[in-house]
Amino acid sequence: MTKKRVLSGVQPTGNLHLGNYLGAIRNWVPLQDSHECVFMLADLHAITVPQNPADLLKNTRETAAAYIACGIDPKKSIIFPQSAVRAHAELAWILGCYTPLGWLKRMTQYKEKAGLSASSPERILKDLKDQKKIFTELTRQVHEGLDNIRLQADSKTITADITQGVLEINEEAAAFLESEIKISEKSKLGLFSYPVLMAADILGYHATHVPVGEDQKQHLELARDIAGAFNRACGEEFFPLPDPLIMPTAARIMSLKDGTKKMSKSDPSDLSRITLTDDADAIANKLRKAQTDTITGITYDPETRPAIANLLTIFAALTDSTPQKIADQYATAQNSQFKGDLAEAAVTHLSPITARMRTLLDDTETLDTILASGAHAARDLAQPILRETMKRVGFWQSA
Ligand code: AQP
Repeated sequence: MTKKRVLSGVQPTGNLHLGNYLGAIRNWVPLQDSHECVFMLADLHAITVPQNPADLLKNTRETAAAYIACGIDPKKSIIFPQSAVRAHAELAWILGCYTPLGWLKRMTQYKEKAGLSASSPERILKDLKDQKKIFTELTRQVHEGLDNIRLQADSKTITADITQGVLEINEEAAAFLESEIKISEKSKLGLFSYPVLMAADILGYHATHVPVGEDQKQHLELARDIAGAFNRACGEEFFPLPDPLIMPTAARIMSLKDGTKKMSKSDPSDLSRITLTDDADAIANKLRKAQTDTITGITYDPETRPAIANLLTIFAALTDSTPQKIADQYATAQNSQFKGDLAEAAVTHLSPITARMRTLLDDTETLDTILASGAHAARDLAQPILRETMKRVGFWQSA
Protein backbone atom coordinates (compact mmCIF):
# COMPACT_ATOMS: atom_id res chain seq x y z
CA MET A 1 0.00 0.00 0.00
CA THR A 2 1.33 3.48 -0.84
CA LYS A 3 2.06 5.74 2.09
CA LYS A 4 -0.26 8.64 2.83
CA ARG A 5 1.21 11.98 1.82
CA VAL A 6 1.72 14.78 4.34
CA LEU A 7 2.43 18.40 3.45
CA SER A 8 3.38 21.15 5.84
CA GLY A 9 5.66 24.15 6.16
CA VAL A 10 6.76 27.18 8.11
CA GLN A 11 7.19 30.69 6.74
CA PRO A 12 10.86 31.71 6.65
CA THR A 13 10.18 34.98 8.41
CA GLY A 14 12.98 34.70 11.00
CA ASN A 15 12.84 34.39 14.77
CA LEU A 16 11.86 30.71 14.58
CA HIS A 17 10.65 30.06 18.11
CA LEU A 18 9.69 27.46 20.65
CA GLY A 19 6.06 27.62 19.46
CA ASN A 20 7.04 26.76 15.87
CA TYR A 21 9.18 23.93 17.26
CA LEU A 22 6.80 22.43 19.85
CA GLY A 23 3.63 23.22 17.91
CA ALA A 24 4.84 22.15 14.47
CA ILE A 25 8.33 20.99 13.42
CA ARG A 26 8.97 18.55 16.29
CA ASN A 27 5.71 16.75 15.58
CA TRP A 28 6.62 16.16 11.95
CA VAL A 29 9.61 13.99 12.91
CA PRO A 30 7.70 10.74 13.68
CA LEU A 31 5.52 11.20 10.58
CA GLN A 32 8.56 10.54 8.41
CA ASP A 33 8.31 6.82 9.15
CA SER A 34 4.60 6.44 8.55
CA HIS A 35 3.96 8.94 5.74
CA GLU A 36 5.51 10.34 2.61
CA CYS A 37 6.49 13.81 3.81
CA VAL A 38 6.79 17.06 1.88
CA PHE A 39 8.01 20.01 3.96
CA MET A 40 8.23 23.39 2.28
CA LEU A 41 9.82 26.65 3.36
CA ALA A 42 6.76 28.80 2.75
CA ASP A 43 8.48 31.82 1.19
CA LEU A 44 5.55 32.64 -1.15
CA HIS A 45 3.39 32.94 1.95
CA ALA A 46 6.07 34.99 3.72
CA ILE A 47 5.85 37.82 1.18
CA THR A 48 2.18 38.41 1.93
CA VAL A 49 3.64 40.85 4.45
CA PRO A 50 6.65 43.01 3.49
CA GLN A 51 10.01 41.23 3.68
CA ASN A 52 13.54 42.49 3.33
CA PRO A 53 14.96 40.40 0.41
CA ALA A 54 18.33 39.70 2.08
CA ASP A 55 16.58 38.64 5.31
CA LEU A 56 14.13 36.42 3.43
CA LEU A 57 16.99 34.55 1.78
CA LYS A 58 18.88 34.23 5.07
CA ASN A 59 15.75 33.09 6.89
CA THR A 60 14.97 30.52 4.20
CA ARG A 61 18.32 28.83 4.83
CA GLU A 62 17.92 29.24 8.59
CA THR A 63 14.49 27.60 8.55
CA ALA A 64 15.81 24.74 6.41
CA ALA A 65 18.67 24.30 8.90
CA ALA A 66 16.11 24.28 11.72
CA TYR A 67 14.02 21.56 10.04
CA ILE A 68 17.09 19.33 9.69
CA ALA A 69 18.48 20.15 13.14
CA CYS A 70 15.09 19.28 14.68
CA GLY A 71 15.14 15.85 13.06
CA ILE A 72 13.68 16.22 9.57
CA ASP A 73 15.88 13.94 7.52
CA PRO A 74 16.39 15.05 3.90
CA LYS A 75 16.88 11.40 2.95
CA LYS A 76 13.38 10.56 4.19
CA SER A 77 11.51 13.82 3.51
CA ILE A 78 11.39 16.41 0.77
CA ILE A 79 12.60 19.82 2.01
CA PHE A 80 12.40 22.72 -0.44
CA PRO A 81 11.65 26.43 -0.86
CA GLN A 82 8.05 26.81 -2.04
CA SER A 83 8.99 29.42 -4.67
CA ALA A 84 11.37 26.92 -6.33
CA VAL A 85 8.36 24.88 -7.47
CA ARG A 86 6.30 27.01 -9.83
CA ALA A 87 3.34 24.65 -9.67
CA HIS A 88 2.32 26.29 -6.34
CA ALA A 89 1.76 29.73 -7.87
CA GLU A 90 0.28 28.38 -11.11
CA LEU A 91 -2.18 26.11 -9.36
CA ALA A 92 -3.11 28.91 -6.96
CA TRP A 93 -4.20 31.02 -9.96
CA ILE A 94 -6.37 28.22 -11.30
CA LEU A 95 -7.91 27.45 -7.91
CA GLY A 96 -8.53 31.17 -7.31
CA CYS A 97 -10.88 31.02 -10.28
CA TYR A 98 -12.97 28.40 -8.44
CA THR A 99 -13.04 30.27 -5.10
CA PRO A 100 -15.93 32.63 -4.30
CA LEU A 101 -14.82 35.88 -2.65
CA GLY A 102 -17.32 35.25 0.14
CA TRP A 103 -15.32 32.21 1.28
CA LEU A 104 -12.13 34.27 1.52
CA LYS A 105 -13.83 37.16 3.29
CA ARG A 106 -14.74 34.86 6.15
CA MET A 107 -11.11 33.94 6.90
CA THR A 108 -10.23 35.33 10.32
CA GLN A 109 -6.45 35.33 9.80
CA TYR A 110 -6.78 37.77 6.91
CA LYS A 111 -8.84 40.10 9.04
CA GLU A 112 -6.33 39.88 11.91
CA LYS A 113 -3.27 40.42 9.73
CA ALA A 114 -4.83 43.23 7.70
CA GLY A 115 -6.06 44.89 10.90
CA LEU A 116 -9.74 44.61 9.98
CA SER A 117 -12.45 44.22 12.59
CA ALA A 118 -13.89 40.74 13.22
CA SER A 119 -17.33 42.05 12.13
CA SER A 120 -18.08 42.01 8.45
CA PRO A 121 -19.65 44.90 6.50
CA GLU A 122 -22.55 42.48 5.78
CA ARG A 123 -23.15 42.17 9.52
CA ILE A 124 -23.18 45.96 9.94
CA LEU A 125 -25.61 46.28 7.05
CA LYS A 126 -27.90 43.77 8.76
CA ASP A 127 -27.68 45.76 12.03
CA LEU A 128 -28.64 48.91 10.16
CA LYS A 129 -31.61 47.19 8.55
CA ASP A 130 -32.70 45.90 11.95
CA GLN A 131 -32.41 49.42 13.32
CA LYS A 132 -34.62 50.68 10.50
CA LYS A 133 -37.28 48.09 11.39
CA ILE A 134 -37.17 49.06 15.07
CA PHE A 135 -37.36 52.76 14.19
CA THR A 136 -40.36 52.25 11.92
CA GLU A 137 -42.13 50.19 14.56
CA LEU A 138 -41.44 52.69 17.34
CA THR A 139 -42.60 55.59 15.18
CA ARG A 140 -45.82 53.70 14.44
CA GLN A 141 -46.38 53.15 18.14
CA VAL A 142 -45.79 56.85 18.90
CA HIS A 143 -48.25 57.87 16.20
CA GLU A 144 -50.79 55.50 17.67
CA GLY A 145 -50.04 57.06 21.02
CA LEU A 146 -50.91 60.51 19.63
CA ASP A 147 -54.53 59.43 19.70
CA ASN A 148 -54.11 58.80 23.35
CA ILE A 149 -54.45 62.19 25.13
CA ARG A 150 -52.22 61.03 28.02
CA LEU A 151 -49.29 60.27 25.72
CA GLN A 152 -49.57 63.41 23.62
CA ALA A 153 -47.46 65.50 25.97
CA ASP A 154 -44.57 62.96 25.85
CA SER A 155 -44.69 62.13 22.16
CA LYS A 156 -42.32 64.91 21.01
CA THR A 157 -39.63 63.87 23.47
CA ILE A 158 -40.03 60.19 22.57
CA THR A 159 -39.74 60.91 18.82
CA ALA A 160 -36.70 63.13 19.42
CA ASP A 161 -35.03 60.39 21.51
CA ILE A 162 -35.61 57.75 18.84
CA THR A 163 -34.28 60.04 16.10
CA GLN A 164 -31.22 60.86 18.19
CA GLY A 165 -30.59 57.15 18.88
CA VAL A 166 -30.81 56.22 15.22
CA LEU A 167 -28.54 59.10 14.20
CA GLU A 168 -25.90 57.96 16.69
CA ILE A 169 -26.04 54.38 15.41
CA ASN A 170 -25.77 55.62 11.83
CA GLU A 171 -22.75 57.75 12.65
CA GLU A 172 -21.04 54.86 14.41
CA ALA A 173 -21.73 52.52 11.48
CA ALA A 174 -20.49 55.07 8.96
CA ALA A 175 -17.23 55.61 10.91
CA PHE A 176 -16.73 51.84 11.17
CA LEU A 177 -17.32 51.25 7.45
CA GLU A 178 -15.07 54.16 6.53
CA SER A 179 -12.19 52.71 8.52
CA GLU A 180 -12.77 49.19 7.11
CA ILE A 181 -12.82 50.52 3.55
CA LYS A 182 -9.59 52.47 4.14
CA ILE A 183 -7.81 49.36 5.49
CA SER A 184 -9.20 47.11 2.74
CA GLU A 185 -8.03 49.49 0.05
CA LYS A 186 -4.47 49.42 1.37
CA SER A 187 -4.23 45.69 2.15
CA LYS A 188 -2.62 43.46 -0.42
CA LEU A 189 -4.30 40.93 -2.68
CA GLY A 190 -1.70 38.32 -1.67
CA LEU A 191 -2.69 38.52 1.98
CA PHE A 192 -6.33 38.09 1.04
CA SER A 193 -5.73 35.15 -1.32
CA TYR A 194 -3.18 33.45 1.01
CA PRO A 195 -5.64 30.57 1.75
CA VAL A 196 -5.97 29.83 -2.00
CA LEU A 197 -2.19 29.46 -2.20
CA MET A 198 -2.34 27.20 0.85
CA ALA A 199 -4.97 25.09 -0.93
CA ALA A 200 -2.66 24.90 -3.96
CA ASP A 201 0.25 23.81 -1.71
CA ILE A 202 -1.79 20.92 -0.40
CA LEU A 203 -3.83 19.93 -3.45
CA GLY A 204 -0.86 20.32 -5.81
CA TYR A 205 0.71 17.25 -4.17
CA HIS A 206 -2.55 15.37 -3.73
CA ALA A 207 -1.62 15.47 -0.05
CA THR A 208 -4.03 13.49 2.07
CA HIS A 209 -2.99 14.76 5.48
CA VAL A 210 -1.98 18.14 6.82
CA PRO A 211 -0.68 18.58 10.37
CA VAL A 212 -2.43 21.73 11.50
CA GLY A 213 -2.60 23.84 14.58
CA GLU A 214 -5.86 25.37 15.78
CA ASP A 215 -5.02 28.60 13.89
CA GLN A 216 -4.85 26.86 10.50
CA LYS A 217 -8.00 24.70 10.75
CA GLN A 218 -10.16 27.26 8.97
CA HIS A 219 -7.72 27.39 6.03
CA LEU A 220 -7.66 23.61 5.71
CA GLU A 221 -11.44 23.56 5.71
CA LEU A 222 -11.31 26.08 2.86
CA ALA A 223 -8.79 23.90 0.96
CA ARG A 224 -11.34 21.07 1.18
CA ASP A 225 -14.09 23.38 -0.09
CA ILE A 226 -11.94 24.55 -3.00
CA ALA A 227 -11.04 20.94 -3.88
CA GLY A 228 -14.77 20.13 -3.80
CA ALA A 229 -15.59 23.10 -6.07
CA PHE A 230 -12.97 22.02 -8.63
CA ASN A 231 -14.02 18.37 -8.47
CA ARG A 232 -17.67 19.31 -9.02
CA ALA A 233 -16.74 21.50 -11.99
CA CYS A 234 -14.73 18.77 -13.69
CA GLY A 235 -17.14 16.02 -12.67
CA GLU A 236 -14.66 13.72 -10.97
CA GLU A 237 -12.91 13.30 -7.62
CA PHE A 238 -9.65 14.68 -8.97
CA PHE A 239 -8.31 16.33 -5.80
CA PRO A 240 -8.50 14.17 -2.67
CA LEU A 241 -10.04 16.11 0.22
CA PRO A 242 -7.17 16.60 2.69
CA ASP A 243 -7.74 15.65 6.31
CA PRO A 244 -6.31 17.49 9.29
CA LEU A 245 -3.71 15.52 11.18
CA ILE A 246 -4.27 16.33 14.81
CA MET A 247 -0.96 15.90 16.57
CA PRO A 248 -1.52 14.81 20.17
CA THR A 249 1.94 16.06 21.13
CA ALA A 250 1.53 19.52 19.58
CA ALA A 251 1.52 22.24 22.20
CA ARG A 252 0.15 25.74 21.78
CA ILE A 253 2.80 28.04 23.22
CA MET A 254 1.94 31.51 24.39
CA SER A 255 4.01 34.70 24.57
CA LEU A 256 6.37 34.92 27.57
CA LYS A 257 5.12 38.48 28.06
CA ASP A 258 1.39 37.76 27.78
CA GLY A 259 0.00 34.31 28.55
CA THR A 260 -3.15 35.00 26.53
CA LYS A 261 -1.37 35.80 23.20
CA LYS A 262 0.35 33.15 21.10
CA MET A 263 4.14 33.20 20.88
CA SER A 264 4.87 34.68 17.49
CA LYS A 265 7.77 35.56 15.19
CA SER A 266 6.37 39.00 14.50
CA ASP A 267 5.89 40.10 18.13
CA PRO A 268 7.94 43.31 18.44
CA SER A 269 9.34 42.17 21.81
CA ASP A 270 12.21 39.69 21.60
CA LEU A 271 11.52 38.88 25.26
CA SER A 272 8.15 37.40 24.23
CA ARG A 273 9.74 34.32 22.64
CA ILE A 274 12.58 31.83 22.95
CA THR A 275 14.12 31.36 19.52
CA LEU A 276 15.98 28.33 18.23
CA THR A 277 19.13 30.44 17.95
CA ASP A 278 19.05 31.78 21.54
CA ASP A 279 22.04 30.77 23.68
CA ALA A 280 21.83 29.56 27.30
CA ASP A 281 22.15 33.09 28.75
CA ALA A 282 19.42 34.50 26.50
CA ILE A 283 17.07 31.61 27.40
CA ALA A 284 17.69 32.03 31.14
CA ASN A 285 17.25 35.81 30.89
CA LYS A 286 13.99 35.57 28.94
CA LEU A 287 12.52 33.01 31.33
CA ARG A 288 13.61 35.04 34.37
CA LYS A 289 11.70 38.01 32.94
CA ALA A 290 8.72 35.90 31.81
CA GLN A 291 5.29 37.00 33.02
CA THR A 292 3.92 35.26 36.13
CA ASP A 293 1.23 36.36 38.57
CA THR A 294 0.92 37.36 42.21
CA ILE A 295 -0.54 34.06 43.45
CA THR A 296 1.82 32.06 45.70
CA GLY A 297 2.80 28.54 44.60
CA ILE A 298 2.58 26.82 41.25
CA THR A 299 -0.73 25.45 39.98
CA TYR A 300 -1.90 24.50 36.51
CA ASP A 301 -4.94 26.60 35.74
CA PRO A 302 -4.98 27.93 32.16
CA GLU A 303 -8.18 29.93 32.78
CA THR A 304 -7.12 31.95 35.79
CA ARG A 305 -3.30 31.64 35.59
CA PRO A 306 -2.49 31.68 31.84
CA ALA A 307 1.12 32.85 32.21
CA ILE A 308 2.07 30.10 34.71
CA ALA A 309 0.09 27.54 32.70
CA ASN A 310 2.12 28.50 29.62
CA LEU A 311 5.44 27.99 31.44
CA LEU A 312 4.15 24.61 32.70
CA THR A 313 3.12 23.65 29.14
CA ILE A 314 6.60 24.52 27.87
CA PHE A 315 8.28 22.63 30.74
CA ALA A 316 6.09 19.57 30.11
CA ALA A 317 6.63 19.59 26.35
CA LEU A 318 10.40 19.82 26.77
CA THR A 319 10.58 17.00 29.30
CA ASP A 320 7.87 14.68 27.88
CA SER A 321 5.72 15.19 30.95
CA THR A 322 2.33 16.81 31.56
CA PRO A 323 1.68 20.34 32.87
CA GLN A 324 -0.23 18.90 35.83
CA LYS A 325 2.64 16.62 36.85
CA ILE A 326 5.13 19.50 36.71
CA ALA A 327 2.73 21.70 38.70
CA ASP A 328 2.49 19.00 41.41
CA GLN A 329 6.27 18.77 41.50
CA TYR A 330 6.68 22.55 41.99
CA ALA A 331 3.49 23.17 44.01
CA THR A 332 5.29 24.96 46.85
CA ALA A 333 8.33 26.22 44.94
CA GLN A 334 9.26 29.88 44.47
CA ASN A 335 8.79 31.25 40.96
CA SER A 336 12.56 31.85 40.75
CA GLN A 337 13.39 28.20 41.40
CA PHE A 338 10.70 27.01 38.96
CA LYS A 339 11.93 29.37 36.24
CA GLY A 340 15.57 28.41 36.87
CA ASP A 341 14.80 24.71 36.46
CA LEU A 342 12.70 25.43 33.35
CA ALA A 343 15.63 27.37 31.86
CA GLU A 344 17.91 24.40 32.53
CA ALA A 345 15.45 22.01 30.84
CA ALA A 346 15.10 24.35 27.86
CA VAL A 347 18.87 24.70 27.42
CA THR A 348 19.39 20.92 27.71
CA HIS A 349 16.74 20.32 25.06
CA LEU A 350 17.51 23.15 22.68
CA SER A 351 21.31 23.50 22.77
CA PRO A 352 22.02 20.41 20.57
CA ILE A 353 19.48 21.76 18.04
CA THR A 354 21.06 25.22 18.07
CA ALA A 355 24.55 23.73 17.67
CA ARG A 356 23.45 21.58 14.74
CA MET A 357 21.76 24.57 13.11
CA ARG A 358 25.00 26.56 13.39
CA THR A 359 27.01 23.76 11.77
CA LEU A 360 24.52 23.51 8.92
CA LEU A 361 24.47 27.27 8.41
CA ASP A 362 28.28 27.37 8.29
CA ASP A 363 28.12 25.13 5.23
CA THR A 364 25.58 26.82 2.98
CA GLU A 365 26.84 24.85 -0.01
CA THR A 366 25.64 21.56 1.48
CA LEU A 367 22.42 23.18 2.64
CA ASP A 368 21.77 24.59 -0.85
CA THR A 369 22.42 21.16 -2.38
CA ILE A 370 19.78 19.67 -0.05
CA LEU A 371 17.30 22.39 -1.06
CA ALA A 372 18.04 21.97 -4.77
CA SER A 373 17.48 18.23 -4.63
CA GLY A 374 14.34 18.76 -2.51
CA ALA A 375 13.00 21.22 -5.10
CA HIS A 376 13.73 18.72 -7.83
CA ALA A 377 11.84 15.94 -6.01
CA ALA A 378 8.94 18.28 -5.22
CA ARG A 379 8.70 19.34 -8.87
CA ASP A 380 8.57 15.68 -9.89
CA LEU A 381 5.50 15.25 -7.68
CA ALA A 382 3.72 18.53 -8.39
CA GLN A 383 4.30 18.99 -12.12
CA PRO A 384 2.26 15.96 -13.32
CA ILE A 385 -0.61 16.96 -11.00
CA LEU A 386 -0.52 20.49 -12.40
CA ARG A 387 -0.56 19.14 -15.98
CA GLU A 388 -3.55 16.95 -15.17
CA THR A 389 -5.30 19.94 -13.58
CA MET A 390 -4.62 22.06 -16.67
CA LYS A 391 -5.99 19.34 -18.88
CA ARG A 392 -9.24 19.38 -16.90
CA VAL A 393 -9.45 23.16 -17.18
CA GLY A 394 -9.06 22.92 -20.95
CA PHE A 395 -5.62 24.50 -21.38
CA TRP A 396 -3.53 23.67 -24.42
CA GLN A 397 -0.33 21.82 -23.54
CA SER A 398 2.63 20.74 -25.62
CA ALA A 399 2.79 17.01 -26.12
N1 AQP B 1 2.79 29.89 19.49
C1 AQP B 1 2.65 28.78 18.79
N2 AQP B 1 2.35 27.62 19.41
C2 AQP B 1 2.21 26.47 18.69
N3 AQP B 1 2.37 26.40 17.36
C3 AQP B 1 2.68 27.54 16.71
N4 AQP B 1 2.92 27.81 15.41
C4 AQP B 1 3.19 29.12 15.26
N5 AQP B 1 3.15 29.73 16.46
C5 AQP B 1 2.84 28.77 17.37
C6 AQP B 1 2.88 26.82 14.33
O1 AQP B 1 4.07 26.96 13.58
C7 AQP B 1 3.81 26.63 12.23
C8 AQP B 1 4.43 27.64 11.33
O2 AQP B 1 3.73 28.80 11.32
P1 AQP B 1 3.96 29.89 10.17
O3 AQP B 1 5.37 30.05 9.84
O4 AQP B 1 3.05 29.60 9.03
O5 AQP B 1 3.52 31.20 10.81
P2 AQP B 1 2.57 31.52 11.96
O6 AQP B 1 1.65 30.43 12.35
O7 AQP B 1 1.94 32.80 11.59
O8 AQP B 1 3.69 31.62 13.04
P3 AQP B 1 4.11 32.86 13.84
O9 AQP B 1 5.33 32.49 14.58
O10 AQP B 1 2.98 33.36 14.67
O11 AQP B 1 4.50 33.91 12.74
P4 AQP B 1 3.97 35.38 12.50
O12 AQP B 1 4.29 36.15 13.73
O13 AQP B 1 4.80 35.80 11.32
O14 AQP B 1 2.53 35.30 12.19
C9 AQP B 1 2.30 26.47 12.08
O15 AQP B 1 1.98 25.10 12.04
C10 AQP B 1 1.76 27.09 13.33
O16 AQP B 1 0.54 26.46 13.77
